[in-house]
Amino acid sequence: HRYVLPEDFFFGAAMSGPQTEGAWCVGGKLENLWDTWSNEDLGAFYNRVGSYAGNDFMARYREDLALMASLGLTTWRTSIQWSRLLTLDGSINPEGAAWYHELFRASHEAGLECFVNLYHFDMPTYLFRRGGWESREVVEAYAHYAELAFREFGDEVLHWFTFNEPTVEPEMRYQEGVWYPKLRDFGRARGVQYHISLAHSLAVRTFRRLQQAGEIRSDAKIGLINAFNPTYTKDDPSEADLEAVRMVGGINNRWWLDLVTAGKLPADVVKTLEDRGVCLPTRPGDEEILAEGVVDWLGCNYYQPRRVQAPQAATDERGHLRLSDDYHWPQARINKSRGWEIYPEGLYDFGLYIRDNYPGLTWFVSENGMGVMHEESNRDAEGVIADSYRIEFVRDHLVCLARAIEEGSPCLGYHYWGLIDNWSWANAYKNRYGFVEVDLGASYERRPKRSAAWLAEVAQTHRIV
Ligand code: BGP
Repeated sequence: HRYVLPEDFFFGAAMSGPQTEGAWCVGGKLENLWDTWSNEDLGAFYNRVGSYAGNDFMARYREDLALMASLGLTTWRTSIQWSRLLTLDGSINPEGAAWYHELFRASHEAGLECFVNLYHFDMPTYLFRRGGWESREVVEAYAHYAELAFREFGDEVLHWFTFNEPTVEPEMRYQEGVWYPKLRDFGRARGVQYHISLAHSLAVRTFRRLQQAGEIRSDAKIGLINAFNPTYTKDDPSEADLEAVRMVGGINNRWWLDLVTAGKLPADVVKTLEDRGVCLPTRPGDEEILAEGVVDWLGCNYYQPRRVQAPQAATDERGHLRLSDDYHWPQARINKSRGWEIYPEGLYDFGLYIRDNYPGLTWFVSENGMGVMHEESNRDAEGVIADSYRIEFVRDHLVCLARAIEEGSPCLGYHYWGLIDNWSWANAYKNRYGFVEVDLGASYERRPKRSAAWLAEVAQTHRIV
């Protein structure tokens, strides 16, 4: 069976402002938490590479856009950095705005549609100092930022997104103690998740009003991007294992799916949290705000599934609620560089899950990719990185996606994460995702890897070769 993707299916690439732009403190850009963490503790980053330079995109965007177009891609995503677009007093920073106008114009000229996301884990530090996502003031500040962005770029941008992976920041920053400031508090993380839900909904409300008033293109759409992790347990599960699936899948997946399709949070998840002592920071009037959070379509980032089982104990060593333990599936294939499971079938399962449980909701794969360490040792005789594993990874995922589409899942496109190697959070430049290499030793020069020609063929023919 040869798989072919629909003719109007789009192929593109995903990236984010904080991971690519660089120029971290020029042009009126304020510090965000990545810059602050880099300044305070560079040792926290792989090879001590901080957030400062991204992948030099602000200097090389024309080259990168031309590269994307030459591969046959038609769309791409980046994010506006809140810390670049606004000043300390919450007004537009003219230099920041000029850069994004220039970027969107160049994208248009290159024949590429730019998907614009408003927030990619990049809390401005001065707002973090005022409470970050734990503060209503910051929720309001985000709504204000979104409004200014819509007004500024409303006649240029066709595809808007409010957030990227809104469960990941609460988890990494507030729950698992991984990202600065490394907090470990399950309840605080859920409060943050709740406030982000409000911020999302306020932005969607403003989007609709401005669109009605003619200040945003009438054909523009708004969506949310989440990391949807199909959640599995053992083959022969106990009631308690299934309960772990309900709550873990409930917090990561259903929370956002219900919000963006029905304008409310899953009642069973909220109730279980309350029963177990985790109360969300609700206020009267919030339900009306959440009701406005319904979007036009959805971005789904997919890297790996979650495999869970009932937790050994109901609370962890700090007395916090524990919903699950990881379940180590004996057949799992692991990408050893990243430690993540490779399970393309998860994308098929997710596609059918959307089809069956959220009818009418269209979606696209907004990130999928494979990060590999020490790729520079995989060079062929001509010195080009020979990354057949990346071809295999993407092919396997596209085949599963094509099957889901054939069976009626309304998936409209695919964005690969990190077309061009970029800086990533604490991993910095350890795991490389690109179809195109970035040579840090040669001032960020770009060099296509072997996989780039393969991607171009698939993007142009829609045949999965
Ligand atoms: C997603 C993020 C991206 C990107 C990707 C790869 O969660 O949206 O920003 O970084 O994961 O993850 P990592 O870079 O940590 O390997």
